[in-house]
Amino acid sequence: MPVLDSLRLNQTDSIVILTGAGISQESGLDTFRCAGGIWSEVDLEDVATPRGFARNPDLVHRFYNDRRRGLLDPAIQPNAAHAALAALERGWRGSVTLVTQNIDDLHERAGSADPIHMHGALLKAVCQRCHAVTDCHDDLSVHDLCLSCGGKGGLRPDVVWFGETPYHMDRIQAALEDCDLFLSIGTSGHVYPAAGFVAEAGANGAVTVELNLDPSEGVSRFDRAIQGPATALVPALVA
Ligand code: BV8
Repeated sequence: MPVLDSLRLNQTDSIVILTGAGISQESGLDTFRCAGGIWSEVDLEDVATPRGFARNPDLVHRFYNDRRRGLLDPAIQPNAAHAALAALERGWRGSVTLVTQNIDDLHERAGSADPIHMHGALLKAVCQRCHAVTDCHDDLSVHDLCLSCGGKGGLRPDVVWFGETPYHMDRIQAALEDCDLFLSIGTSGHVYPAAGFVAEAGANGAVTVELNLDPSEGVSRFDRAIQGPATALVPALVA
């Protein structure tokens, strides 16, 4: 029985979905905090904070250049979980708001219409001076300058680092306020404000469900938690 049926939702109910690195793991992208994850290889202070970028921009550019090249490897493709969410968006009569902490583009490539990238996007760069955002599929360096402001500003990855304000928070808060189902997929529930969304949705009366390989740090705040790989659980959700 698909999980959605068992939740006795109406087809016009509103759904908010939050995804994390776990939904892209079976596509071949590393997670952050699983064994051997990204943060076990490099100190987030050095590569995912404004201080780290100010201290050593070349190191930070190398970190994101490596991940960008990895994401652009043809072997990296959306998986059945990304596809199932895109199908849910197309088939559901109510609103579906997909919020992702991920900076990969696998939701878009699977067909999701408008994923909200609250932590930014690996395939975008932003000007440190005029904040113009451009596509970025090549390596970035301190020598890359912004064309929009006549080369006066340097480019950085369009990624939200620790201590920076996540993108699209107004849209996210509005969606959390009137959602009937909050679905969290493939996140450890470690990073805020994303980790606090389940409490906000629950306080607004939503049913909250976690689909994750292991119980997250916030598992006790969910009405239901189902463990397993995303490519098994998510398609079953919407079958
Ligand atoms: C903010 C960059 C204010 C992009 C990331 C002191 C000073 C300043 C801030 C703070 C502070 N103390 C706390 C904070 C808040 C801080 C924070 O949360 N820190 C943590 C360390 C405690 N947050 C911030 O600074 C944020 N900004 O608070 O501004 C504000 C707040 C509200 C409104 C306005 C202003 C900014 C946070 C963004 C930081 N940037 N990364 C990049 O390089 O990618 S966060 C980083 O962690 C990634 O972006 C990632 O998206 C995110 C969350 O990780 P997960 O996606 O959950 O991945 P993880 O590996 O942890 O877990 C994977 C899960 O998947 C596991 O549970 C695993 O079991 C599961 N899994 C694995 N395989 C599968 C699977 N599940 C299913 N199937 C599988 N196959």
